[in-house]
Amino acid sequence: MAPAALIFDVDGTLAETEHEGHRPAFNEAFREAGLDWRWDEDLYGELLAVTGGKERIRRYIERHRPGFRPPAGVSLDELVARLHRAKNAAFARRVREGALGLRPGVARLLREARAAGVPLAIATTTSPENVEALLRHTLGADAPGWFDVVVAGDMVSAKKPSPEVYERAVQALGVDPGRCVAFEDSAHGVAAARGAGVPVVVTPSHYTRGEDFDGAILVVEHLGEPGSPARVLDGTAAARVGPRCVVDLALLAGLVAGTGASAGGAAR
Ligand code: XBP
Ligand code: MG
Repeated sequence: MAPAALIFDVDGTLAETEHEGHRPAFNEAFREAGLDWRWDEDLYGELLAVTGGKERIRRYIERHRPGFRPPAGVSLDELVARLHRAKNAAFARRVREGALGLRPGVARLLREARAAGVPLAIATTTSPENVEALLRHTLGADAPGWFDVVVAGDMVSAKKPSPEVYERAVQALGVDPGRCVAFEDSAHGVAAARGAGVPVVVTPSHYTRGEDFDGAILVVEHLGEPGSPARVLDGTAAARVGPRCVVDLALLAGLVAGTGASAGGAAR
């Protein structure tokens, strides 16, 4: 039986948005604001421990700019909100310019699910406008409408690793969480999905390789394409799936049924 729904994380999972999108966009926003802050690869890797762009800017100020005071008449909240808006505008520009492509297998699996009538959802920490921009420019103007449910950014009271974003998505879909599959790239994401009882497939990304994805049913380098299957790295079902696979609905049906794989998705 097909999964009840597929629920996708956005950053790092649909595309390498942190590396190629958010980090340079944060730096652009700081430059535009006349700040000499610059987040390099290592620093951004450290700051990713905090989910949420506004939360990340605050953490940076606390840890790395302890003496910083906003300009007269501007509160810290306002400054952070302004910088975050400018960052999202820079992110959207980068997406429009084609700086970000979807990771292998993402478009294929989304299209397969749509054709089979399997509901799709988004469960992300990023802002709704970033999701919309990415989907439109990578999949087409109608792509945001492919998703029955989108839970994003500040729609929850606690961001990942809190399970709230997945709990909200599953509730809005009206499905059994254990029959859905979540797609994530980070340990925070795995914790969030598992906390809500949703089995997780992990495709590690630029910043999350090397994290501990304990509890994931499958850890695979990417979702794979026919003729170019992905390497299986880990996961409770890894042994049953085999060394390489294409993550398709047949494979996912086997995973949620607890059989690991079925002919359609097994190594080929
Ligand atoms: C990604 C995040 C986000 C983005 C930036 O989480 O942690 O904070 O880096 O997004 P996920 P905003 O992979 O769960 O989507 O600046 O819009 O908050
Ligand atoms: Mg992610």
